[in-house]
Amino acid sequence: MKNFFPEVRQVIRYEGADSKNPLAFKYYDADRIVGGKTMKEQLNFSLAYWHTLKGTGADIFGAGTYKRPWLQNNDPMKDAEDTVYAAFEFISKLGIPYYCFHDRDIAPEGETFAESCKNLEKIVAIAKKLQGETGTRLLWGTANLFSHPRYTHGGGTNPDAMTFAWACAQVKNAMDATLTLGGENYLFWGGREGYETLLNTNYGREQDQLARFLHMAVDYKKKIGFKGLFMLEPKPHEPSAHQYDFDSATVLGFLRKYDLLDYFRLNIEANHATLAGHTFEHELTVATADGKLGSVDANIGNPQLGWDTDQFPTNLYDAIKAMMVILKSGGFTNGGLNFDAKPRRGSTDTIDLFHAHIGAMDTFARGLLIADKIISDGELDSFVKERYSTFDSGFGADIMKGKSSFDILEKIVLENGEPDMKSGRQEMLENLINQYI
Ligand code: XUL
Ligand code: CO
Repeated sequence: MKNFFPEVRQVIRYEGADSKNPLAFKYYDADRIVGGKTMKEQLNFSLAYWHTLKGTGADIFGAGTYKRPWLQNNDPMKDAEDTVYAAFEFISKLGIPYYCFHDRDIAPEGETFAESCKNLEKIVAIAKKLQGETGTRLLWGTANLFSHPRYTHGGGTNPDAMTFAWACAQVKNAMDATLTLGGENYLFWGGREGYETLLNTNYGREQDQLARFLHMAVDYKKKIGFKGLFMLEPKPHEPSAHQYDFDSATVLGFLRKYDLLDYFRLNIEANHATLAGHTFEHELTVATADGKLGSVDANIGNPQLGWDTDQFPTNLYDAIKAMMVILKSGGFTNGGLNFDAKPRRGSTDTIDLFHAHIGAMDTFARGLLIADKIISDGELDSFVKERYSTFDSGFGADIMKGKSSFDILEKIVLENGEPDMKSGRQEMLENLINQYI
């Protein structure tokens, strides 16, 4: 068998914070128990097939800069076979438990739809064998409904019924592949489900279509007995100027309106949160407030650039705050932390893939350790609890029990006058977080 990463001869190990070995974990100690589970189970790390294996380093101003040894056959199916072996070699050497893919990442589109399906089946069979040999699992599968020109005006929201049919047929096969591979989840990211101009767009019809598309997916899920979860991944724009799945709140409202809420959770991507003008922990919090956090695409953007730069997450503050939300919601059930991230264009070597993943895994491992300590010490939580305590008894409790009214509250105001001014102590709390680092 080919060896695509000869520079890494053994599995990456935990060596502790004092290690000077760049190819070792400083914080990610897979079997260490944190918050009642192993680090491996709390974090459920996952590799993103499209970036890690298929990324070329190309950007809108220039061609690819990486020369991946598994993409050199001048034959898309041979490349696909080499790539699946390279993926599992990488996964095994890194000790990462999960991976995610789009149908077209793992197998190329054929001349006809039938040929595309055959290509997919062939690679899925190899992936299944390699999953068995390595113990790797599929976090989620999805269909790429955005790269091929036929989806220029959308998949499920396309104004043309034939293109809509193609989107459904493609998702059907991607769901079959996910079922075959025992996927924990199936994902819908609305790649081109959005619009460029309202001059040619019927917004209401496209919303109704998207709901029909998702309802048919639910029907098919039931038909084939797929037990994994369905997820939607919010993003505000890019590639469309206006993406329908703008942010967590928008998606939850859409799901409620169309009676889809019971069937879906959210996959929150950090860089999408920042593009929507939110923080990562805001989007996670909105999802968990509805009990709808499914999984996470862990990456960061670049504040100077303002587009979806999909960088590996190295920001410890973000990781701590995200892990606090995730742990407080009870941790992942079917989800995990998927590195939807790519090395920079100038990070040209295959070894850079190891550095990138090791750094990201260590960032979240450290974030987990710190978040767990902050939560178990309880200082922050007790501050927040105290802040709302006037709603825990007296007329405050009556309000929330539905036992109050504007008349009653007006009487209370007339009798008691101005409320007390109470500091939110933001700086004190920020200092508290810093003390844990
Ligand atoms: C695009 C993005 C996708 C989804 C899967 O911004 O995040 O890769 O995660 O389709
Ligand atoms: Co993503």
